[in-house]
Amino acid sequence: MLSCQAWPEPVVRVQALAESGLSSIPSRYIKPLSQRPSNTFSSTPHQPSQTHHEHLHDHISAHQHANIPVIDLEQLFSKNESVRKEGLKKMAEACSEWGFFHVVNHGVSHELMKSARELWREFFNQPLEVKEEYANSPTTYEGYGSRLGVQKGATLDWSDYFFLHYMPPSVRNQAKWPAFPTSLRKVIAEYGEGVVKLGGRILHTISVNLGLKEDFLLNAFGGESEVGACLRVNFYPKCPQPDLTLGLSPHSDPGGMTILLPDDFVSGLQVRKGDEWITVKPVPNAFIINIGDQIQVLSNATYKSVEHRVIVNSNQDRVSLAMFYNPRSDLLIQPAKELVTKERPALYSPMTYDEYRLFIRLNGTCGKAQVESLTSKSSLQG
Ligand SMILES: O=C(O)CCC(=O)C(=O)O
Repeated sequence: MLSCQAWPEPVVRVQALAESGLSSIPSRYIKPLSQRPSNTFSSTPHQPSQTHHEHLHDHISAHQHANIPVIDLEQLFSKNESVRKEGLKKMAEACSEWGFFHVVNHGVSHELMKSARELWREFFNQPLEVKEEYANSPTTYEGYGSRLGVQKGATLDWSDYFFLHYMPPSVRNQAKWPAFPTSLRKVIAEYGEGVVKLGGRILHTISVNLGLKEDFLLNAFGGESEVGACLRVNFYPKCPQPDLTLGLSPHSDPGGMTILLPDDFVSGLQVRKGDEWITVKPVPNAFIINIGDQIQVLSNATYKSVEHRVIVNSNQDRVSLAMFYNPRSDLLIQPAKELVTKERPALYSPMTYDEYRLFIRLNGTCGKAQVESLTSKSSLQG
């Protein structure tokens, strides 16, 4: 097995760089022209009769109101069948058209969401030496980190993070979680419990929408007490040249599904829709859910994971909490038999999540390269 024991070069904390007051960013963070945020509109051709200004204007007006769908979880579990069916239909459309949706009436206390976000903000605002006590390595990634992947000389993203294992309970080690602010450990545990429970409810509805037994996906992930869950708290510092870099490069999430608590004030998440990047507008007290690569595999690509990225800005830091809800890492994940037919054979071979995520741990985020490398060439175009 490949191992990744250490970072290939000294780790630089992006927040410390940003706070040093520099006016231009180091070349390590400068993305190639084609990947910069300002390149958003370049992929759709001009109509021959249009001026550049008209072309840009058309794009802006076509998408300025676009946002990912909002799903009401209460509707999905309503006792009224027609209400429930309508909700399920909306969610099925969201999963296949966007791979992303907001969820409201989700059952997690708004106060808890707020205090989790604020306590993590306080963690990042502590002196550097306090945070360095939790410095991570690429073996498990657990702790305080500033890069994904171990490729020497790679172009880096403009963000720091804290990564911790939450589920199954056997991998949970509170001693590795921040001791300050003092209530943070307690809040992580409470927040984790609420969000993991929400994940189970969402898996239930996705299974129903796929025509599977309602507990199919939860069982495929190892069952309620054995699913995997890890929390990555992202901190995106202000950036003096936001047009040259990204807070997170384009990627799909390797796991099952992600339950994201975005910053309440600062937007930054962009979701890929065809050739464009749509900036997600915050919805108060909502979580953002997205389909990961493992649901793509289990659903035999009925639902696909969708690329997303994060842009930064020069005025405000941004915090987000991503709970990755994953299959237990040693279970084989493969397309559900019910979704494999003669016309649509299995698109993926069985693989454990442990094997799958090693690719990301070594190479960092690479768009949808990993999941696409698993499909037979002829079957999954478009
Ligand atoms: O910060 C965000 O809004 C998105 C975070 C994300 O995509 C991730 O942590 O994988």
